[in-house]
Amino acid sequence: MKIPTQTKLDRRNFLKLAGSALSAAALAACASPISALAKQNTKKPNFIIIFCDDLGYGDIGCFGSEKHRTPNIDKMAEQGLKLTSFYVTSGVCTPSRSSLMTGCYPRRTNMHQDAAGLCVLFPVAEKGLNPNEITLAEILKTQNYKTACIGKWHLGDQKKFLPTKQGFDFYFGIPYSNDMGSRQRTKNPPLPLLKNETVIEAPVNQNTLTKRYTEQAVKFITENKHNPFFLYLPHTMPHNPVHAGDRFRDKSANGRYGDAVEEIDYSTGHILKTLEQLNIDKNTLVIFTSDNGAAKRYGGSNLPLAGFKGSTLEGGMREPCVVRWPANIPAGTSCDELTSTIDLLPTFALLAGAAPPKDRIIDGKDIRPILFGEPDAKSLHEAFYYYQVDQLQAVRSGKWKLHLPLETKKRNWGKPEMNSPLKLYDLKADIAEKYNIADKHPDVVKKLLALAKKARQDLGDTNKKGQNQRPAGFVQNPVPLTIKKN
Ligand SMILES: [Ca+2]
Repeated sequence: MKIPTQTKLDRRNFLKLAGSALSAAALAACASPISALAKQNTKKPNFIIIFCDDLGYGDIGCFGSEKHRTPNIDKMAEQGLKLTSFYVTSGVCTPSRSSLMTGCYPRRTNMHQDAAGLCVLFPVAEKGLNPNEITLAEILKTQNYKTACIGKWHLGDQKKFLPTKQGFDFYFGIPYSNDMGSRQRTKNPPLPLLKNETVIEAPVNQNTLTKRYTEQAVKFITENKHNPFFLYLPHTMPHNPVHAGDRFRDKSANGRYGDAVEEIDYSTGHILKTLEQLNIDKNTLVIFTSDNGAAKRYGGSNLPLAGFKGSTLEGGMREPCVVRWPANIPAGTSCDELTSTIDLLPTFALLAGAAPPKDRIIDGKDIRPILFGEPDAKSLHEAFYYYQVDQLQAVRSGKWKLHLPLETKKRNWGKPEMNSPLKLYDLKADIAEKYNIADKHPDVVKKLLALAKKARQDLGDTNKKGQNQRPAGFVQNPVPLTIKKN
């Protein structure tokens, strides 16, 4: 295959270019002197992303939960790496998930709000993730990966936006949140369960969802044990209304929420055991994390962080994160460098021997040195930006986090907060954002305000467009996802 000397890949060309020639060119192009890369097993790794819905920072044992029994995830941490400053790009579902799929901030792809300006997509949405975006699944497909999305999608419920149109060979799950069925809002269709593009059950029996996702995941892994695969497993739980299967219901010390978390732990253990039995666990990178922090009600915990889901406090956007890959990640390690879901696309692309897209801005960074436990591996993010809906509210650089002064601080729901003052926190010393030390560090404040200005120009802020945003996808006459009667 001939590789263009000037690597300008539009989406169509990108998807056409597959195979080892591209891999070699891509790796040469990014030739960073990372010694651990030499150690990487030359075989393409499998990737599994277990992505909980609304699981909080303090909801699993290895991140401090004393309520929930999560022995499998804790063991996964003992055998791998804990990322303790791992961020999602939004405190709510849709924008957060758009970043995982594209490696970009939500405003970059215009997925920070729905067509009406609400914080997530709702059923029968005219908007969705633009099919012109290059998803992580599409990149991995150029390297002959088999791909599956099993769980909650929430990046568009119209046919052209479904996972099967965004790089996934197989889809099994619900298209949006589990509180968006007809039981919650009568105008909505009954909550559908899809297999590929067909509704197979509505309303779906939510008690069985985690179990059925796990069975589908195990089946997909088993069928693909001889070839590289990417399994994206965005659980529906423990998002409200919280459900758990028969074996887990009323068994935890924390009500239905704890039951759901313990079932997810069991599911994770079952998946890890399957990898071991198939003798592919050493070369499979498994990452366990969540799409945003725990909500204020329903029993979740973000401790020791402040704030909840839907907030730009740490509790809304910093997630528990465990990564296990015995072939390359040292066991029992932990790293507090700033990392994010946006980093997974470029990192996994490079690990698979592909190049991240070159024809567009990708906000994520290569975190291979951090994963490999390189001494002194550092975050490559000059800054991390905390947006709420369309508004830039905070900036982090190194250990410093600045909450911007805002006359009207937006919330995802409810009335805005008025006259929110400038606040500076040292997150290393003050993880709970309690002590505003802006007065003592005017130089730091100045630096962070300059970074905020840069983001406002690049990505935009409230009604002001950024210079480098890309359009979302739209359809004209969206239709509900319902069971088709013959
Ligand atoms: Ca969520």
